[in-house]
Amino acid sequence: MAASPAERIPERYSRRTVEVRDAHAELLADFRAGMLEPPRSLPPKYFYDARGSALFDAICDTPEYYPTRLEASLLERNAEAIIAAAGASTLVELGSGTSRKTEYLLAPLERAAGERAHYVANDVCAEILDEAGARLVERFPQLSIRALAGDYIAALEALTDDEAESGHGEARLFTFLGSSLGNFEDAEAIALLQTIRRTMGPDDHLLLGLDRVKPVDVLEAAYDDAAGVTAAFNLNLLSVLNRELGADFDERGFVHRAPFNHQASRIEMHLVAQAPQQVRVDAFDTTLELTAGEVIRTEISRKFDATMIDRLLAGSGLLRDREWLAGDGWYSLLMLRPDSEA
Ligand code: SAH
Ligand code: AVI
Repeated sequence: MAASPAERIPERYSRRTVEVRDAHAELLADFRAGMLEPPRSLPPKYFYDARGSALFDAICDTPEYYPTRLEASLLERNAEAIIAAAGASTLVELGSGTSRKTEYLLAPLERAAGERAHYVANDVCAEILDEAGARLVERFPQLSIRALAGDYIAALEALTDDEAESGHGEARLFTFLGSSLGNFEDAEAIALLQTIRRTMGPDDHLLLGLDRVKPVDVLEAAYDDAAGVTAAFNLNLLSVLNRELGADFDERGFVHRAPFNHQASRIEMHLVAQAPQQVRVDAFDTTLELTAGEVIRTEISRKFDATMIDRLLAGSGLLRDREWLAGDGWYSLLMLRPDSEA
């Protein structure tokens, strides 16, 4: 049997699972809360099995999905200054995915810190962590990498525990890129920022990428690309549910839609039942009855304006050191630090 990427690179890469509660129990609770009755919805973290992660990576390469390219251009131009300002030897990333854009930061981090350069990568998808880890140890010969497979909150808790064991070390740069914070409602987003804030030491920084509001045709095309990659990503959720819950969702019975909700300033990803459907779910010993046209909301992706960003920061205990904007104000990269008064 071929060795997995993680087995081939034991020295500078390690991965462990972190959880607040068992991942399957969490899916059961989220499905119970959101899927048994209409209006139906699920949190977006269940998209990311190995296939979902590969599909997200393919979305980033579609001509319509501008956020990755805009954020990459901001990182490429400002990475040196960001690492110098952070004065950090450790980079902690939430929802790291392939870590492709992170490479812009890891290069100056390694140049500045040499063998002290350390990358803590967190993602719910263990496969994508191992794949990225294998690539990064090859590319960065002095970097050590610790992967935390699990939810953002579990990773932040694990970091707090590790910190308590080892005492406060050098300054760290936390990153939360790709506008992943936009996948949370306001109250949840503020709570997550507060948890990050509590995990940070006084000299740590947070680099936060946020997508901005822009013309609706650009937004809707980004979430419904012509090649159908985003549609496949959305529909893949049904195969995750079939596998994990013993369900029998039929992908052919649903279509992908991604309308912009102006009032809430967010794209909503929907799976819309094309006809009445009966869906067996063994894990709940039940059959869901979906009507024709019924929507399962699978994701929100908020598009921020200046007021929304100010409100987020005001509630989070974080202060803005700097903000870089891409193009016509289409994407924001914010350098934040803990408010010592908060
Ligand atoms: N940061 C990368 C990837 C963004 S895609 C970029 O900017 O391109 C979102 C990533 O976060 C995926 O890799 C997904 O597996 C991970 N993810 C989604 N929800 C998560 C959660 N609740 N906790 C930890 N990781 C999560
Ligand atoms: C990860 N997250 C920020 C992406 C987004 O844009 O909301 C996920 C995505 N969904 C569809 N396309 C991309």
